[in-house]
Amino acid sequence: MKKAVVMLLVFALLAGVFGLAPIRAAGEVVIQMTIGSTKAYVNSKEVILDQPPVIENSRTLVPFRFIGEALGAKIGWDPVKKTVSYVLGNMNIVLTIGSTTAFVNSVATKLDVAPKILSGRTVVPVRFISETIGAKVDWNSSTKMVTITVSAKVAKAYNIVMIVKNSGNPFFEAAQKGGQEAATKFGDKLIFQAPEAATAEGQISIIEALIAQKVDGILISANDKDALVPACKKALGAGIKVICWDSAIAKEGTLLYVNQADPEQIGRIEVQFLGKQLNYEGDIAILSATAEATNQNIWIGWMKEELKDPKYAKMKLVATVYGNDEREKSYDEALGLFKTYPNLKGIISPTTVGIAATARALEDQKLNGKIALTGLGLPSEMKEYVLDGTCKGMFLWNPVDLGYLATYATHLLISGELKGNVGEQFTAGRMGDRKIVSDATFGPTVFLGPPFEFNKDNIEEWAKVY
Ligand code: RAM
Repeated sequence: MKKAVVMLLVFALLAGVFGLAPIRAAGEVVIQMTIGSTKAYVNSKEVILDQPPVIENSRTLVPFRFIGEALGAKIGWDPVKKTVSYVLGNMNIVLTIGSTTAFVNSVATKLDVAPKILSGRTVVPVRFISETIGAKVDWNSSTKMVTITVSAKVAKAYNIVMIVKNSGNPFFEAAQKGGQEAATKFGDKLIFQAPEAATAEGQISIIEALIAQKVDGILISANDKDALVPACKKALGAGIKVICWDSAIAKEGTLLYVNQADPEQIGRIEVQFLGKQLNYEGDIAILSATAEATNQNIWIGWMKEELKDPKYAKMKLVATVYGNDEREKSYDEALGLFKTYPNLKGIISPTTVGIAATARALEDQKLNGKIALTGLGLPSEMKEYVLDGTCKGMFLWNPVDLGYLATYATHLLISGELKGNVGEQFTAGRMGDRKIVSDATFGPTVFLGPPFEFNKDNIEEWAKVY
């Protein structure tokens, strides 16, 4: 036994010193090549290259066919367009001879060095191709050796499902756009699912079906903090990575919460904005999403905290009503408020569906100017109401970025690159470096960033974005 361990250590040492075939884990592929040498190794099997690897602009270029086959990709070559392509799982990489623009699943990406033809052989940047498919690249500057390690998992494209509160909400369509962008980057498949109405039951039956389908990951904007916990726990037990975003589930049912912004700040700024506009006087009401929506309920909790400040002594919250994130119900609830509270001076609607419906109701009833409106709105839906003064200002974050960040984190949890532990740091593609922090109710949490204020000065610009 001891002897075997010593022999293994000696072999490992020799392999390291003399560049012999490295020891690899089951399912792993290890590719080694040396600058200027035609001898390469794929899992310790010697392969003779028709063109040795070269260095250009500090990047190693290798024969395009060799690296594709070694990585297990399907290779394509178009002599007319002068392109080479690699297909692996859902990942499709296309490079053009002489061009520093490559396409990864149709998304343009910059290369440090362009593929080129050397003595009649096409060579391509090895690090770019390897890292794009998720392989690890090591460079030994003294031996001039490149080692690529492809883990057994790498070639797999994941099935990720984004579950939102309900269908027909442009906020979630914007988030889906960002989610798709992140999924495309990894070659994952993102499926978008929404119950007809914003209920926990609708989301539970979607989750049950996804457990049966054995998807890899679920990211959910929850219609209820607690009611979804058992279904999410069952999904976690089945090996599915479950995270929540936008509207959270209690920490027992999720690995991570991707939170848009500090809920205290979101709640307080809406009251502060309205208070200033009303000179801190008059009856006000809240028109929310559903009565169970986790996110809106937390924000409303902070609105009530803010209202405790003595400066709001003459401002009274007379009602909180729920439009269920449905356009018509929200509109009707707004009309109900106008009728029941004839002295109403202001409305806060912390939902993009609610605020747009309220703005429409105010204009239809010619109450704009008499009842002030703020809350959380999509610039694209609120542009006309902000420009004509029905809503002097409102807040939101970037839903495209939120969908991107949440989908990105889901991928990393599935691949195992992220564990979901408090204190862990990771790079979320174009969203940069993120850190997992702790939240008493929702557990490990990642924040998108602070909310923005939209008003007549910037609404047109942002309405084009989301
Ligand atoms: C609606 C939804 C969503 C919320 C936004 C502000 O679109 O209720 O969950 O984050 O408003």
